[in-house]
Amino acid sequence: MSIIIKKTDDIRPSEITSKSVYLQRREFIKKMGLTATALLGGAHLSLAEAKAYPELVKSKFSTADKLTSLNDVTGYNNFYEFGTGKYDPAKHAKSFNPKPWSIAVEGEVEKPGVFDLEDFIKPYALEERIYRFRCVEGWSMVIPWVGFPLADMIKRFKPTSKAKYVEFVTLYDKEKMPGQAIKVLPWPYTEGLRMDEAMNPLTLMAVGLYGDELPNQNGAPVRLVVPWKYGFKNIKSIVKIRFTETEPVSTWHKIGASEYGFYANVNPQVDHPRWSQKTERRIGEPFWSPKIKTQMFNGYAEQVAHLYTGMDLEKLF
Ligand SMILES: Nc1nc2c(c(=O)[nH]1)N[C@H]1C(S)=C(S)[C@@H](COP(=O)(O)O)O[C@H]1N2
Ligand SMILES: [Mo]
Repeated sequence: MSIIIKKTDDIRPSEITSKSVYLQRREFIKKMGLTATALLGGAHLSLAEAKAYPELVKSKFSTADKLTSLNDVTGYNNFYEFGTGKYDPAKHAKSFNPKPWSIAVEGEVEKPGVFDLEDFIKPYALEERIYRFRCVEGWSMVIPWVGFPLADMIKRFKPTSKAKYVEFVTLYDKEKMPGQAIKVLPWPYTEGLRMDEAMNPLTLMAVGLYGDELPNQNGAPVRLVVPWKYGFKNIKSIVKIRFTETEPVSTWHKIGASEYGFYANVNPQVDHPRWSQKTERRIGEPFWSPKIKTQMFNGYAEQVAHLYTGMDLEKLF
């Protein structure tokens, strides 16, 4: 097997991995007694291509749409814990340290507990899933997530027959998340899914993107990805998963029930009270390119439409 080493200058941002992984590699090279020159001079060892998750199963649920660049995925998004501007998370989440991390599982389950992230995700085979992502504000992206189906995790904790919903809670720590010093949202950020939505094979617990660990600004170390729903359902930096009998109240619903429904399914036929949801702008495409037509359930109708048969999606938006 031939492995190629690149100079630091040649490493594109898309290849830059988290600092800890980088340092581990440095350590490895040192242990091997190799100098950078020796490596560059012909030894064949890939620094650049070795990512945190080198061997991923490619999911059959992936879209063939063109990927949004790593730069855009990590440089433009919402994460109010680090500021309300779309360029804020990239700037202000830099020093956030998501390790160590633990997750509490509680409520209507037979096997509640508090788990280290490592133990929490160890049992699962990680996959790469390229999903379309649609923010309620009208922009969209295509992101190669790394994760595992939430359903696999739910089965392990054995919800009781009373468990009808799953609630998720983000870390609440003003020291680590400076945006929480300001009451723009009722902290901590919470979200929820109905049990059948949570169990749908498309619902992902993500621990990475672009083959690497989850960047801080995208919700390190673990977040939810529900590709047929608007962006705000995709809660980041999760510390608690609670199984409940009643519908959880999500953060955006709490501050604007008429604008942000519990379901928040992508639906071009139901406008947001203040703007249309019929079209979207793909981030990274030139500003003059025509907007794209938003698809029902963000294009995932085949997999999820059956979850909502008989429901009035204008009322239950
Ligand atoms: N904890 C938390 N999760 C959050 C948010 C937030 O402010 N806090 N913003 C949501 C919104 S509105 C969007 S559009 C997505 C954007 O992030 P992404 O591009 O990394 O998915 O995160 C969602 N999850
Ligand atoms: Mo959003």
